[in-house]
Amino acid sequence: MKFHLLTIFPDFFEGPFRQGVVARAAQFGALEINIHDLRAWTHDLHRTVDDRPFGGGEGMLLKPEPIFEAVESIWPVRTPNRKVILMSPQGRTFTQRIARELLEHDELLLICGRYEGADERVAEHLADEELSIGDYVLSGGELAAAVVIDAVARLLPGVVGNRDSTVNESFEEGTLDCPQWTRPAEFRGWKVPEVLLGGNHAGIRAWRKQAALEKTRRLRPDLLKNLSDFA
Ligand code: 9D3
Repeated sequence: MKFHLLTIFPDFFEGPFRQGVVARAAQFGALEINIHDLRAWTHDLHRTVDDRPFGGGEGMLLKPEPIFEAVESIWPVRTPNRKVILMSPQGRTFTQRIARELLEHDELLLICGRYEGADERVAEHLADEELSIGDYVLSGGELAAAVVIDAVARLLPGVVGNRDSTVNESFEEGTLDCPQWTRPAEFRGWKVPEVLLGGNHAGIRAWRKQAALEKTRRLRPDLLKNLSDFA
């Protein structure tokens, strides 16, 4: 799978993508990440990417021309397996389900907003959709784009090693993960549940299912309301 990022801070991605799952997946050849500096598509001396909003208001907006030129030069032809996503607080909220949906595309191009956002014509006439990662205010779309790429990348075949699959994951099951423990079996007087120390696999399975449900009811009752969504 190929990812493109369009940003005014190309260096931002050095950190998140040089380590961990995404870096390993890239070495492995399972994914390719291309980072494009939006300023490469400006034509003035100051490499201007922003301008003031019509009608007045706080701050600056990303101007449309460099963004349109960038996308049209990265993808001279748009096909259904190529999706342009504008990272923006106005977008649909990113979920595990959307991560799976995005996996169906061969290439994704994520536009990272900055300042107060982008000229609305980018959302209306260039992007296939707008995605947010949640209801809080970030200083730009870069961190959000890194989140989306991480979540999609780890679903690629062969990327998450050392576990049978990512198909039955928390969130998709409709509950949180069950609580887990490792050694020592007793730490500062706190004991690991007895059933987990033995070899009764059916008993362990049933215990875990119940524990996951109880923890979800306590911490994330909203997930249980949506259980039917996952059926
Ligand atoms: C919602 C706040 N906006 C009106 C006051 C101004 C504004 C603040 C920060 C507009 C854009 C931004 C930059 N944020 C993103 O580009 C962004 C984002 C986010 O802030 N939260 C969750 N997901 C995302 S995806 C891109």
